Amino acid sequence: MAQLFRRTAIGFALALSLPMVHAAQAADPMTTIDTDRDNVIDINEARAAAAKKFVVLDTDKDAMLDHAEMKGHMAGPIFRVADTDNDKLLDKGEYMALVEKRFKAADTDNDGKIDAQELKTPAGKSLLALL
Ligand SMILES: [Ca+2]
Ligand SMILES: [Ca+2]
Ligand SMILES: [Ca+2]
Repeated sequence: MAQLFRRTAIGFALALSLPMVHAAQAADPMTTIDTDRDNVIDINEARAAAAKKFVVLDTDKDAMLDHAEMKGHMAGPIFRVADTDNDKLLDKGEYMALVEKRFKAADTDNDGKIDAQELKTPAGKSLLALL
């Protein structure tokens, strides 16, 4: 009897956890970035999400992202390429320029929107890292 209960309990737990995993995947990142809910990310949504992320990353609130703030978020060589004026800081303009570059790279069918499939590609993932 205890055995039966245990099996039932495990089955119940599995049945519960599966839909929760799906819900968690659906909740991010598309739904948080795709504010007009058309299931694609356009450049305006990407810009809005990137602007928010910029504020979150800028922990000392000097409107610049330095190497310490970007640690774990961006590799050094990418930082140096993005830092077009070479002052060892990413200002918002430089950050947004990188977002637009990655947006274009991720938009493989060139329709100006990033769909769920495009978001799953390596280019899509590197875009997502900035949003
Ligand atoms: Ca900063
Ligand atoms: Ca800079
Ligand atoms: Ca596209």
